[in-house]
Amino acid sequence: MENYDVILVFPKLWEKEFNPPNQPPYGLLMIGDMLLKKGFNVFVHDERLESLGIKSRRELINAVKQSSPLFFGISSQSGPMIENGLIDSKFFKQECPGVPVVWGGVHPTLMPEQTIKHPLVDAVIKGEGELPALGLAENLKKGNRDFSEIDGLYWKKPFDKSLQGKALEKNFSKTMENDEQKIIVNKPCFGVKDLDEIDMRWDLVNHNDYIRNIDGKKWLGLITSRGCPFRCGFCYNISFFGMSKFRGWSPEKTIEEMKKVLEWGVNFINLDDDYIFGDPLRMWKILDLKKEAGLDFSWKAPIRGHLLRDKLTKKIKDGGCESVSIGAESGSDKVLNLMTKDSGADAYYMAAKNLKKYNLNGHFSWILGYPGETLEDVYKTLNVIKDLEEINPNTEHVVNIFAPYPGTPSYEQAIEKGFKPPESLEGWTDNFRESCNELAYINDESRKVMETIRWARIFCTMYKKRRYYAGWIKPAVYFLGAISNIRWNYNIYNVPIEQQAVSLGRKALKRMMQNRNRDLEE
Ligand code: B12
Ligand code: SF4
Repeated sequence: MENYDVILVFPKLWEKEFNPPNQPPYGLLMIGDMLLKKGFNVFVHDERLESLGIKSRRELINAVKQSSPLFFGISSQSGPMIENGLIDSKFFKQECPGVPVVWGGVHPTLMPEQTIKHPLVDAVIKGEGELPALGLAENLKKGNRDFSEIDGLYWKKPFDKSLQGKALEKNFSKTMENDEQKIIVNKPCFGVKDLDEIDMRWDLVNHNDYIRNIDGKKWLGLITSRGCPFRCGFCYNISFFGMSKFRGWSPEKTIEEMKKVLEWGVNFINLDDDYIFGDPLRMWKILDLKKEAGLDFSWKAPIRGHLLRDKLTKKIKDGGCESVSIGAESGSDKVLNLMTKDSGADAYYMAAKNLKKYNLNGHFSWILGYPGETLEDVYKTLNVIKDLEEINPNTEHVVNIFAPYPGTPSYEQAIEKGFKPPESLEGWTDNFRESCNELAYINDESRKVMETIRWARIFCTMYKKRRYYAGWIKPAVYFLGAISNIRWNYNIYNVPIEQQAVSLGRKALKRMMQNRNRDLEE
């Protein structure tokens, strides 16, 4: 029986996962590396695999029951991970009272005060987790529960003026388990300087759980860098890493980590970095080293449109790139300026042409509903999409509705315009990103148009890419896809048939599930 010092959990991202992930919980594998190197025994549980039947809850329960952990760690983005993480926190508190439950990840970093206020959370790590997690483990191992020397930490403690940290002014006692606790905010932590010191510890999970067969290739995700030098207003980067922070594994280390995954038969790497081209020279060198080492795999990665000039497009094609995703966001330069995107829509035309020239797939994603955007801007975006499809019919376009993620500059703009953010940690669970119902500044007419466009694009893509649907939904998708295509060609966005059909379908599915559960209970 193994005794784990630290138990880290990656909660489910949705109510139910439908597809096996090809991304491991990268953050936990990297924190795990730091802890393992210092002699701590670590258990990582990826809850996404539970609902797919790949892993069982029992494994986590056994690990908890057989260990005397120093702390439990929960990772979370904004969204349903929060609710699932709270369920885990409750379980840990019941099983091991007195063992700190520590939250980290994008959401706790962007909303640390609200997160630490939750009674099921004892500490929050703001920002990169390796050093604070190690600090916690080392302190707790020594039996020291004064965490004031651990940079990057928000924590609860009986108030003690001699502590170095700064007590928040507000009185949080109503939300605390114990009225005598206060919240201490330690100095910030700027993360491990040289990322080469951190390995991706695949041995903490079963790598086979993340390898997927797609189009005859063996896919796996990898992340080689952190941060981005740009400053898009809707992105978490500025708040998470501070302005213009980009750093990655050295090209040599990147190649070594790539070799590791190729040994498992992987021949397609999904580069999940925020922006692997954040240092274009580094990426160029990686591609040179890949060629020198004779590594034979294809890959995909996000790239900004303006970088897709002839020379670089050729370089990535020669370097095995199969497709790129471009966060194009808007066809209106006015909106791109509001987003501080630092490039204009003309770059997308160049990108579409060069992608066609070098036979690369391009996935463009667009945002509707940004604060300050008008219907005129929305139609500009649609026109640009149509132009790009004409230049390069192989480009794919996904239209999303703007979601004001906490801690981003556009979140503040949305609040100024009437968006009401959730008032509690749980409030961020709801999948508010799916629609513009929450965006108070959008009027009814625009809302209808935007939602209709969004669904029309989804069905146009499903219709075009027939592999996305099968079985009993085929006729429905075919029918709705045909409507969407007409809509798209003739700009008719005032009768939201697709959206209504989806909502009816969802209701029917929910009723079916309820009936099935009732039958099972009886
Ligand atoms: C891979 C990925 C996904 C994967 C799944 C997540 C995963 N990790 O497997 C998929 C594709 C499913 C996905 C989906 C979505 N994603 Co996503 N995704 C990412 C991506 C590219 C990488 C995440 C990652 O692993 N990073 C690398 C590791 C090293 O960083 P990390 O996880 O933050 O961990 C570090 C710290 O946060 C901390 N830490 C993390 N956990 C813990 C736990 C403890 C205990 C401690 C101590 C510390 C700690 O320490 C780690 C090491 O330093 C990020 C962008 C990015 N580069 O981070 C976006 C990102 C997380 N995604 C984002 C979004 C918006 C989405 C979607 C909404 C997209 C969509 N429109 O559908 C969905 C939402 C899913 C959901 N229901 O919640 C946003 C999140 C914004 C927010 N406020 O949460 C990000 C930041 C992208 C962005 N630029 O805005 N995503
Ligand atoms: S380029 Fe991408 S990663 Fe960089 S700030 Fe903009 S959205 Fe974020």
